[in-house]
Amino acid sequence: MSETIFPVPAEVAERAHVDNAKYLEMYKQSVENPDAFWGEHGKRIDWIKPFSKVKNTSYDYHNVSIKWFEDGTLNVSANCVDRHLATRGDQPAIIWEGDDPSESKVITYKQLHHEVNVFANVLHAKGVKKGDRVTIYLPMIPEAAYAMLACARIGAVHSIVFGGFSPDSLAQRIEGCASKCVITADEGLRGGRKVPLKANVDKAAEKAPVDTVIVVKRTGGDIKMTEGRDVWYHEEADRVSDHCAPVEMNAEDPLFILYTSGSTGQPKGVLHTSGGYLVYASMTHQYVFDYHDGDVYWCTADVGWVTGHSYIVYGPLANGATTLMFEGVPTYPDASRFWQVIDKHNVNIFYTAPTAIRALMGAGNELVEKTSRKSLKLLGSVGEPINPEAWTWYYNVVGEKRCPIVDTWWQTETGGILITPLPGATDLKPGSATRPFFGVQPAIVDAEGNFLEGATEGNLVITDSWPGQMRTVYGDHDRFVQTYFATYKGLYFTGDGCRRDEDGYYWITGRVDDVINVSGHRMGTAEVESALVSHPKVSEAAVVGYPHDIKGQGIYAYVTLMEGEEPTDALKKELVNHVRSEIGPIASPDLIQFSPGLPKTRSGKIMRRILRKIAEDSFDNLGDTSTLADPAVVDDLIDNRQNRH
Ligand code: 6R9
Repeated sequence: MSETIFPVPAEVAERAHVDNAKYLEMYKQSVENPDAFWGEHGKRIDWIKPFSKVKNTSYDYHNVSIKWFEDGTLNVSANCVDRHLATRGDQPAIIWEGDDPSESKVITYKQLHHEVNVFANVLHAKGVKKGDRVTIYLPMIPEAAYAMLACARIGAVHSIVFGGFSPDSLAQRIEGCASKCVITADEGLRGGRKVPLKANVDKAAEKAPVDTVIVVKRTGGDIKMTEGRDVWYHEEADRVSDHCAPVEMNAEDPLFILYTSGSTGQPKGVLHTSGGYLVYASMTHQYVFDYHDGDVYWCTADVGWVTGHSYIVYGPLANGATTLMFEGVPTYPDASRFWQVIDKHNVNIFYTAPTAIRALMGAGNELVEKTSRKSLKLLGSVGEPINPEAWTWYYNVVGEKRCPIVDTWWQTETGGILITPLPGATDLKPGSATRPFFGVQPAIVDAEGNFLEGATEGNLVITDSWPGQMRTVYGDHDRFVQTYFATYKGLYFTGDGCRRDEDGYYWITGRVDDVINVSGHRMGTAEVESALVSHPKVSEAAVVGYPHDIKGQGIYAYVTLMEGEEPTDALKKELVNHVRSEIGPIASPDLIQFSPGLPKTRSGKIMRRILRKIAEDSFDNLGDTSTLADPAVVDDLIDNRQNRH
C-alpha cells in the first residue's frame, strides 16, 4: 500500500511549542517518570492549595481507583475566568456566532467574569449547593458556557444533555443523577428552525420531577411557565449581585457528569473530576492545536458532547484563549457557512468532524473557494475515523495545502485527546491519528488479551492512567470496572479496533463492540433496539451499523412484528418516528428490514455478525452458520435486504 506522507513544514515546526525532538524527549519523560512530568505540568493551572501527591492510580481489576493531584485544591471557574482578568480582561474570551449570520457578539474575559458570577448567584438563590447535580439542556448560546462555569464556581456538578435528545432521554438523564434543577431556554434555533427545549423539559419533568427550571430567553417564543418551579433567568439575574466567591474544591471533587452510550444497557454517567481534568484539557488544547496568545480558535462541536466540554469551554478558557461558539449548522443559510464564519472572525484554528467535512465536500469546491480562509493555520478532526478522501479534500481545498491536520482520537471517557499528531512534531499520514500524547501508553491486544508487538492490528487498550481519565460511572463504580477493566484485566479497554504501522503510527479502525458511530455521535445498538421493541407492534429488533457515505455509519434495523401485523411502508415511517421520540433524531434508523425471524443460535443468541454482513450487502462469506437454530432465516434476510449496491 502506498502511503502519502506530509512532512512537518519547517515554518510550522519553528513556531510550534514542540518539534519532533522535543516531543520524543517529553514523551519519554512522561511515561518513564509520570510523577515528575505531571508534577511539573500540573502547575500550569492555579491551585489554591498546591498538591504534594501527583499520581495515585490502580488498574487492578479488583481495585480500580484513579486519583491525580489528590491533596490539591482549586476552583475550575477561577482558572477559566478570574486568573485572566489582570492580563487579558479586555480580550475576547468567547466569540458567539448566531444561527442567523446577522447575529454575533463578543464576550471579553471581564464580561465573562461578570456573567459567571451572576449565574452562580442565581443558582445559589435557587438553593443549588456544592455537590448538587444540575442538568443543562441549552442550545449553543453563551449562557451554556456561563452555566457550566457557574456550576464549577459553586461546586455544583453539571450534566449537560444535548438539545437534540427527546424528553424521554432527558428524563432518564435527570433521574440518573437525581438532579433537582434544570437550566434550559425557551427554544433553540438551528438552521432557521426552532427546537422546543422548554416544552421538552415540561414533558421530561412529568416523568422526572425537578424543583427548579431556570429558563433563558432565546427566541421569545410562546412557552408555558409552571408557577413555583419555573423562573426566567433574566428576572433572577436582576435580583442578585455580580460577586460570588469561587468555592475551594478538592482536585478529586466532581466537575461534571456526561451521559454516553455503551454496548449494553442505558447510557452511563461518565464522571470527571476537577484538577486532573483541567490540567489535561488545557495542556492538550495548547499543544495539539499549538495555541498561541491571540489566536482565534473554533471548535464546531455542541457543548452537549464531550468535545464541547473540553475544547470549547474548559481547555481554551483555562488557557486564556479566544474560543468561538457557533449556534447554527454547517449548511445554513448555505453550505458555505463555516468558511464564511472563518473569514468573518479571522479564525486561525478550526476543529470539526469528518461527517461535516464529507457533507461539505459533497456541496462542491466553489462554496469553499469563494471565501478567503487566509487566517487559517491549523485544521483538526474528531469523532470518527476520517477517510483519506475527506482528509485530502480538507487539506487541499479548505487548508490550501498550508495547514496541518490534527486527527485527534479520544473518547468521552478519556476527558481529552489521547492519540494525535502535534503540528510541529508529527509527519502526517491521511487517516492516521498517528502517535500518543504525553503520558498516554496505547497498546494493541488480541481477543485473549495478549500484547501484539510491532506492525499489527487488534484491540486498542491503554496500559496506564493519564490525568484526564474518567474516575467512575456516576453511582455505579462496579459498572465502571466491568465496562472498561474486565475485558482485559489490568488494562483500560477503549472499545476501538486499531492498526499500528511500521512507523508506530496508530490507525483507529472503528468500534469493535455494539456501539455505532453515526455522524460522530455514539449510539448503543441496544438503546435503539429497546426503543423499537417499546412499540406495540414490534416483537423483536436487532440493530447494526452499515457504511454510510456522509454519516460514516448508518443505522440498520431488523424488525420482527407481532403476529398479524402488516409490514407496510407506513409502519416503517411510524417506527422511525417512534425512535425519534424515544431517543432523538440522531437515533433515527436509516433502513428498516421487516424480518419474520432473526438468525439465532440454538441458545437463542442473535448472531450479529451475520446481520452486519447482510446490512453491508456483503453476504458471500457469512462464515459458519451451522450453529444457527434455523439456517433458512438467512436466505430470507438476504432476499429482502435493504442496502443493495
Ligand atoms: C471525542 C469523541 C468516542 C469514539 C471513539 C472512536 C470514535 C473519536 C476519533 C474516533 C477515529 C478519531 N472516534 N475520534 N475514531 N478517529 N479521530 O468523539 O468522544 O463521543 O465518546 O466517541 O469515537 O470510536 O471510541 P465520544
